Amino acid sequence: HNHKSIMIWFTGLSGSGKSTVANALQHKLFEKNINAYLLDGDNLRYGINKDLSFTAKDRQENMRRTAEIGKLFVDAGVVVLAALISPFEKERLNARRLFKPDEFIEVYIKCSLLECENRDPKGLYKKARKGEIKNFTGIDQPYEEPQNPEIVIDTNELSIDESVEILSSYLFDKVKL
Ligand code: GGZ
Repeated sequence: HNHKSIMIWFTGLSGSGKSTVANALQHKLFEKNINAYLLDGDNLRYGINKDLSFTAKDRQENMRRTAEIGKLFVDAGVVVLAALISPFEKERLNARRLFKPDEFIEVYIKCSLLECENRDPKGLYKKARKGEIKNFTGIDQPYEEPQNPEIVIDTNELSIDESVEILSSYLFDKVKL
């Protein structure tokens, strides 16, 4: 293959735009003939991770498995995009440690809780506020902001197109993907 294989790890609140930005980036990579594969937390929970709940312990396991699966894909020469809330700094660092230093790009999709709650695309925040969903990130479970992400994308301010443009410039100019 004629491109690097790396893990691009998206983290951020529910509704911040992780999946949307990761999806759009994946298409942009396809256009450049880059073999990219998206591991979406929400989707993995229908299959390999269907035994996992949203307790802190199960989220840790969710992150661990996703990182290990991503590692296999990177070994196979793929550019992996992982889009999980991944709320805990410790497990994000553990994920990072599986990869070579230049193989792991942490992308913080930053968006205020207020804005995510206003978007509420699936009505989950509303349910969490009413107590119908427990352990909801940002409501009754913490989201630990990344301390040293490679890149921060502020979706309060940026459109999806702008976000993807900034990310792909970073990947092509800095990472030399
Ligand atoms: C957070 C939840 C919850 C709770 C269901 N807390 O925005 P979505 O809806 O489409 O994606 C979210 C997804 C979170 O799964 P992850 O695997 O990404 O989370 S983690 O990395 O923390 O393990 C959300 C939905 O599942 N969802 N219940 N309680 N998000």
